[in-house]
Formats: sequence, structure tokens, C-alpha cells
Amino acid sequence: MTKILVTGSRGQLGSDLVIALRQHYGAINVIESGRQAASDHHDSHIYELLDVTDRTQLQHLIQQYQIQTIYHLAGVLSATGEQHPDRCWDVNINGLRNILEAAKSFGLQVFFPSSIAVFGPHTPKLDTPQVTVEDPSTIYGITKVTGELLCHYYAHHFGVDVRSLRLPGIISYSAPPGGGTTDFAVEIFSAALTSGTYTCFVRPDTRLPMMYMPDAIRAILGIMQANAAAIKIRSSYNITAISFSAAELVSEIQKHLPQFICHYVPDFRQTIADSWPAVIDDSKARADWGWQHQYDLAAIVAEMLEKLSGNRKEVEVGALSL
Ligand code: AKB
Repeated sequence: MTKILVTGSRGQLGSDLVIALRQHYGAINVIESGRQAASDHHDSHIYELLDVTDRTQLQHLIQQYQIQTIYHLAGVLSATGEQHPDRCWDVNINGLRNILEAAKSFGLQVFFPSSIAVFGPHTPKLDTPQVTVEDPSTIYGITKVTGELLCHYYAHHFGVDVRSLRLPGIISYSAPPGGGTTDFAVEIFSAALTSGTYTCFVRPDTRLPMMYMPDAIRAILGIMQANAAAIKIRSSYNITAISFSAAELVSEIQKHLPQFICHYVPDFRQTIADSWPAVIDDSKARADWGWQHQYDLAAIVAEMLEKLSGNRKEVEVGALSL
């Protein structure tokens, strides 16, 4: 059975991806890793401390567990990247180079999450094509463009089987997002359920491409399991599910929670959001390896509220039983 290493496994994407990978490949075959010690312990769940900028440590782990596939999720997102540009460059670029070098040496398959952040102010905002202007205005976007070029280079010069998606904002309930510009579309749900108000850091008309976590997991597994010949793009595929504005998200939540109020106080993340496309053309992913999304805005909002209120009830019951 394939031995898998997931870097940055306790982030928003990793938390759900690890569950799916364990279901598909067996718990014992999925090695989680991150820079911080894990607080939980489960006999068949392996977690290792790993700083992806440390090439020796990474190679040691790959050999120790005879890793064949890496889901390289360790990375610094857009908003945090603007506050810590050196760390963003170090983790996103040097970390990825270490992964690709290891993939070259050990013949590994790699998943690399790119982002809509590769696009910038001169990119067409609507139906953004696969090949178009990439002039990111954030350090995060610059690292993602460079990362895509590195993936393309390693695939074509060294035959590394690297596959990548330009992910939009991901909406999920199991783990919080960390330092992204699209985080408002996740934070808003807990705020709506707990306090009934949310202060949104982008304007109501801010429209961005988004995807519900179960669709994101299917997309990642879909591209990784596709026949290698079907993967014609080795930089990164445009991929999306739906696009909505902050105001449209608020009205959808208000259908379930009519008292919910959203205030808008745009901050530095508005400029980042304004530089990104509103709607992406992902027809290449759909044609090449059969990508299809399942969740629209109404379905996402209904399920997020249901799951989060379920989680809250569990926490309340847990607190009462203490
Ligand atoms: C972020 O907002 O930084 C990420 C992304 C779109 O890459 N969610």
C-alpha cells in the first residue's frame, strides 16, 4: 500500500485531507507532520515533527517510512505572508524545493496546493483563463507563481510526478483557517451562530471563487489518482466550484438565521481580495481529468450551519457533563 507523508497536516486543508487519506489508504500508511507537537495521541495515527525547510530532516523521514507520495500542505497563507514575508518565502519556496528535490531523488509523487493568489490586478477578473497574466501583488502569490514554475520544471526536466491545483477559498467546519484572505467566508459561520453578528474585513461586493471542503478533498484525490497521461498541466490547474460576494453569503445565512447582522470594516485584506479574480475558468481540469464540483452556496451554508451547531451542542453537553 502507498506510504503517504502529509506536511502541514494540522492546517485547515490537512485536517480533512488526512481523514480522507486514512480512509482510502489505511491509517497506518498516512504519516502526518508539522512544526508543532501534536497534543492528541492515537496508536495507529503517526505524527512526526517536521520543519520542511530542513532538507536533512525531511529526507530522513522519507527514508524512515519509505514514503512514496507527499501531500505538501505546509505553507504560509496570503494575509500572514504580508506580515511575515521572509518566513513566507522560506517556507513556501525553500520548503517546496526540498520536497521536489526529495521527489527527484526518491521517485515520489507530489501534490502541491497553488492558489488563485497567482493572479493579480492585470489578470482578467471574470472567467480567468488557465493561461493568462500572473502578476500577484502579495508575497504569497509570488511564492505560488514561483512554486508552479518549479513544479513544471521538475516535472519536465526530471520526470517528477507532481500535480497541483490553484485552490480558491476553502470553506470548512472541522478546523479553522489560518491567515488567509478568504477566511471571512469561514469565520462568519461561527460568529453567526454564537454572537449573531460578524465584522467582515472585506466589502459586501467582494466576489471571490470558493469551494466547500468535501469538494476540495475530491479534487485533490481526483487529480492524484488520475492516470498520469491525463495530467497535461504540470504547473497547476485552475479549479473552482462557485463564486459569491460577501453580501450574498450573508443573505444566504440570514435565510437560516434572520437576526444575523454583518458589519463591514475592510482592512488590508481588501486590497488583496481586490487583486484576485472573481470567477475562474476551470474547463481544463474538467476536460483533462473529469473535475466536477457538487456543492453550491445554498448547500454549503445549510451544511456548515448544521455541522457547526452540532459541534456546539457536543461541546455544551461535554461541558455540562464535567
Ligand atoms: C488565502 O486566502 O490566502 C487562501 C488562498 C485563496 O490561497 N485561502
